[in-house]
Amino acid sequence: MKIIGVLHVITDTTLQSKFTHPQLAELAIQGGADTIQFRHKNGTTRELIQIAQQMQTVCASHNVPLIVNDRADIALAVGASGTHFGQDDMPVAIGRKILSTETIIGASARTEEKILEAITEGADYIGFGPIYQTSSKPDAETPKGLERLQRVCEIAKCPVIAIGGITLQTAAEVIYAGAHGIAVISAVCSQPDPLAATQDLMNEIQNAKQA
Ligand code: TZP
Ligand code: MG
Repeated sequence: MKIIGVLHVITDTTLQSKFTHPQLAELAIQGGADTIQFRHKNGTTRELIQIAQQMQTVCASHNVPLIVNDRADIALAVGASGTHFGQDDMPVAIGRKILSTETIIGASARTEEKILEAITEGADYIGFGPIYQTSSKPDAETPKGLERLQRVCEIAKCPVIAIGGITLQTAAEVIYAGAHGIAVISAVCSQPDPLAATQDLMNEIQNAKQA
């Protein structure tokens, strides 16, 4: 069964250089992250496969799904649990053809039309953002805010994972707006203690879901 996690920690080695991708995956999992996303915008395919393989070893040993951003081929190559496609990546319908039915496919979509299209094509969850201002993605659009998030959560008949500038201070309001979960980079990777930061975020999410 495909279970979509509520705290997706996206590992990053451009905002910080203290930890590697697999180290961040390990720390985030120790802190309770229930999904790890490998996102690395440069490097050769061979380099990406090598890192993704290490990430998959870490994730599989803890039974936590690994999602590879952008690249279905790399997800397939290392036996990852899923991939995440943006609007410039492989269309969800094609990803669905080449990946097994058990593979999680996430899709970033901005408009109502694109959201419904991604779901029809077989996306298992929708990534929506940036909710707030973020400096982690240079080409991020202007922040969409909580009201738009709420509308998207109403129309998407699948889990919505909110992303972009989400912090410990804002995680709860994002969940209250209807998001199934959140995806973060800096709120974990740029913190002095990524394990503790993950723990705090997970507590915040769980408390918000119970409220
Ligand atoms: N997609 C939309 S915003 C974003 C991505 C990858 C960056 C998220 O990073 P942060 O540090 O959690 O704002
Ligand atoms: Mg992408």
